[in-house]
Amino acid sequence: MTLSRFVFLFVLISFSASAQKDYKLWLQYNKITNPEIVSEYKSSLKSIISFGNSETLKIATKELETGILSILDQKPEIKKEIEGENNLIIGSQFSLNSDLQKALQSDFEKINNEGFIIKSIALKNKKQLIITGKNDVAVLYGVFSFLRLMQTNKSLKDLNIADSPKTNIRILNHWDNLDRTVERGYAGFSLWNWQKLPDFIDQRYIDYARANASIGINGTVLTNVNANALILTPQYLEKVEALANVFRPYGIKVYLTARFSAPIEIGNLKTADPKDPEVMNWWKNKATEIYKRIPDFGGFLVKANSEGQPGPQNYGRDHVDGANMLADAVAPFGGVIMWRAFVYSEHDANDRAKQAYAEFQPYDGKFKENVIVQVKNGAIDFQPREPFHPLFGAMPKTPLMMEFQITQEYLGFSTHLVFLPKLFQEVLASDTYQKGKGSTVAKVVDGSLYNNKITGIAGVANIGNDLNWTGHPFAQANWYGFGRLAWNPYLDAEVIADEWLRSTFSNDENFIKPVKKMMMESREAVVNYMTPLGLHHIMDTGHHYGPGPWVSNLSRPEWNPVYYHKADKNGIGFDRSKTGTNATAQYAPEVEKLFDNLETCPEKDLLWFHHVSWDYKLKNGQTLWNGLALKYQEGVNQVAAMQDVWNKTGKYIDSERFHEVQMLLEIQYKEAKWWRDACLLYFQQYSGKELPLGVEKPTQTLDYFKSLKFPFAPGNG
Ligand code: BDP
Repeated sequence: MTLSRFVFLFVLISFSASAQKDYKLWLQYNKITNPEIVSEYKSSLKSIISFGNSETLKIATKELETGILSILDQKPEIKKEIEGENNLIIGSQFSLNSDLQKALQSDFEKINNEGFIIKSIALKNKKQLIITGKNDVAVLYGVFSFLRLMQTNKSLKDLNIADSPKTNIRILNHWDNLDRTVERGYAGFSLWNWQKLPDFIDQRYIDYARANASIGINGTVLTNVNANALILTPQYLEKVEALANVFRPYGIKVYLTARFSAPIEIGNLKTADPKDPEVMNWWKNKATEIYKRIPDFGGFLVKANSEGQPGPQNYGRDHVDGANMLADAVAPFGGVIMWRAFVYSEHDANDRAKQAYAEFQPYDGKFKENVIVQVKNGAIDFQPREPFHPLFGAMPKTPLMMEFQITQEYLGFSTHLVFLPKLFQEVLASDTYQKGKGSTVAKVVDGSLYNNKITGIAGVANIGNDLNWTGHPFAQANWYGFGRLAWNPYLDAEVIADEWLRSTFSNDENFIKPVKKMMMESREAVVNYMTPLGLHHIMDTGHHYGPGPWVSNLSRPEWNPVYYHKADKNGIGFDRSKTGTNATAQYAPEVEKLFDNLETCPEKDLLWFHHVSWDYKLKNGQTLWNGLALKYQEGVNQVAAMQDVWNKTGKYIDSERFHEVQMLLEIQYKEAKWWRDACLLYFQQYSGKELPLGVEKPTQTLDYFKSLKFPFAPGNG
């Protein structure tokens, strides 16, 4: 072999090994080096016995085999019968033998249908380890959870775990178009290759299902909320069916977005009026057709009468009429309708933040049983920070599901490192006070506050066909963390970061400690360099890439950043208190009081709720202007500190991911400075004040920043 050929092959092999690491997400199954753990695991994981032979159980068994072999370098023996001790036994409740069923009887009472048990037991005086649940998908969840214990190097001695998901619908919303572009997608094109489906099954579909199952996600909406009716034609349903068949053994149900005007567009009807018998019939027949192909089809997600999408209001009907009509169509098959509350209108002069509550709250109790209203975490739109949406807790007779955005539309696309579980946790832990102290958003979402029958959490996916799925290696943590929080909305973000880092990179404490800290601070850094102190929606227009606080020329007032910051000579911020739009009144009295009063309003939300003078004194004694400028600077400093942390991690991980993150952090640093300089120069026109000591002087003019244009920014249709 010539030298150049050798070098070429070497580069190729090492590239593919590294690229595989990126692709393998949090399922790396790295070999353990800690000798104590190795010897403990080796002695207790000699063989696997699986009861049952469904597709799902085969997947679970194979996953265990692969995981154990890779982590321990020891191939477990696959046995048919329980003999001897230290067997790892898997199987669902009723496929277990009667000894096991008896031994675990009280454990099964602790779990719900999707929950699992991982337990060390003595059977006829012999030690065994068992992973079980009420069905095979629950067993698969248990297997992944067990492998997580191994990947994070936890002891397997005396295990006694009973864990059940707290929500029913744990679902990704793909904003994927049929032409494979992804609205607000920053990780390449859509995974769904409609042209090659149904006959070509990309390995990616299987790997996608596996990754989701490993974190307990059990549903996926394949198509954009800005829907295309074609997905409901036989030509496409055949393709959807093929995907559903791939996902089923992994416990993942397929859902679609329903374009409200589909009866006209693909059904040749004259109207889509939800009270028209022909329209009702059309949807009933459509549902029957879909369920014939996909018996476990989940249902529809609907964006209606929002941002130009058609809906019941086009026919003088309301959201309840629309949702209930669709609910009737899918009810016989056990389907649900996820009806979005993301509505605001250019004809409504009301504060945009008030519109969804104003419209939906009066509908409480009017929706059919299989309707769940999907509410974004905040009242505007997936900002780096928003107070929780006032609808949470305010509709006691209606199940509400949470909609988070995993893709970083407003948080730096896939170029900025932001650990979103911090944001998600902040929202979930917020107290709505709607049923007294302790009425957290998490309790609304998991149904425990009002005893709802259906519950759910949706995440707008950040997944595309990039080699590493999510564009930024650390954006994988947001997919992972979303799944973990959908399973248990009370999980701590730091625990999630710890699990993810160990499963994705390394168990070395010298790596874990600083990088975990970096992740935990990353969200606040973004808030600081983009929208500190409650500022929001000042991103550049349309694509939302970079700062654009000056934008004021869009046709709809509430699409303009100036609408949100309201900077003038007197100060800055949106007065949503009693003296302003009174949006605070949409919260329970305790919360209303807190936000309404300038003295008690948390500073992190200050400019969300109040228009405050430039000289206003912040808690740290700084004037608002100085404090704002210092926050922008702090954000930039935080990114620099993240770079310092990351630069020292090279020796713990593979060079490809190390360099990728290094380059991305460099971009993030540049863009953090861009945000700081552009925003401060712009706001300075109104404050008329000098930058305080400690804030770096901008190196460009405001006109320069205003002149920047990004016609091909991704994700913008
Ligand atoms: C906004 C996005 C837009 C979505 C819309 C929605 O800019 O692309 O269609 O939300 O959630 O955040 O419907």
